[in-house]
Amino acid sequence: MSRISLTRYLVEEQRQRGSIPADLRLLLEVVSRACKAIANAVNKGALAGVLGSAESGNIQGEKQQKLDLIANEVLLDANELGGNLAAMASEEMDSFYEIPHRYPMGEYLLLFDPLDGSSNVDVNVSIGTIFSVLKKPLGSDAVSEADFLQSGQHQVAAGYAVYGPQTTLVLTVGNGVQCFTLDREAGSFVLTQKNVRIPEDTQEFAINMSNMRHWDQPIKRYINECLAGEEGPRQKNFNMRWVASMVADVQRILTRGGIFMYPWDKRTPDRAGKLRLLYEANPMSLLIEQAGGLATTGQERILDVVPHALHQRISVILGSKNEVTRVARYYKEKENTYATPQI
Ligand code: AHM
Ligand code: MG
Repeated sequence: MSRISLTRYLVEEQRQRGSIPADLRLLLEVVSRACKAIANAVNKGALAGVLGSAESGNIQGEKQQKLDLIANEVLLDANELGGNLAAMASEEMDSFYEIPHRYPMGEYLLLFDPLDGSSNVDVNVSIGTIFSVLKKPLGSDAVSEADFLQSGQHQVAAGYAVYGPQTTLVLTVGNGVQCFTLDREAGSFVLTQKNVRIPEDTQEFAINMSNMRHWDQPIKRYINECLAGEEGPRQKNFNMRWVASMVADVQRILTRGGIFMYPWDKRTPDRAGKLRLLYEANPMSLLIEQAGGLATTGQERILDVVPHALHQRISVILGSKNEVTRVARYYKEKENTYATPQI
């Protein structure tokens, strides 16, 4: 059987299964080309002078890396002239970017975290690009922030690229999750894993343990039970992994199961979490659910959350079904529930 490239996969999705229209196929092709360009920049690293921090910070007060800005520009440049988009929004930009009038305007909205895990850039640990595609609601021609504020269940496609030992692109257009690996010599993404499924049980968790003293009771309970191992209530030992790049942690969970948590914590009690709903939590939650896993804030399904701001943050707990269900149960069982902060 000949190799299936991303292009061929998308053409078949469009023509044989009718699961995506032609303009969405073209849009995803362009996004994948941008990811290849970002992979090249990441790969060159110090040789191209792209490591280190930029002078700027983003709207969320986080220091930007040079590669954050490069990846953001690559995605904007590649996608603005294709004619398939009405606007783009990025974790690294204060407000959304409307397609300039000199280019044709399409009906989709593209949202992205151009370089997730960028604190890992200089230490040569896997990083990635996360993206989400929405349809612009019908109505006026002009784009407004409100157009982006759709719950994650409305995403028509979502995915991420990981720039690691291999460059992989993981994609869903709503009928399962496919994993492609970049063949650098051929210059194309090749389908290497079809219909990825996450094991329902796991003995591996991912959380930044240094925040333990700040967590809420259900998370403390869950992790303490994992740490108690065979002698504890779970009667089995658990392993821990934390890459500090969500793309890499999610890749591991899609490959062998696990649970990933970046919950609300008391360090910044008025903030719902660290991760961004529109650029990180929603696309990852769609992928996880499409692969048979679950994604929750602890109190509600992430894909049901109706956003109220572009850069909104959220508590994230996702991965193997039975473990995520257990954490959600611990939240329910907690005596004094609190209202989830909304920013
Ligand atoms: P970023 O988008 O600014 O890189 O931040 C998101 C990243 C995630 O990839 C990762 O899971 C998390 O931040 C790590 O945070 P911490 O350093 O607090 O463990
Ligand atoms: Mg990120």
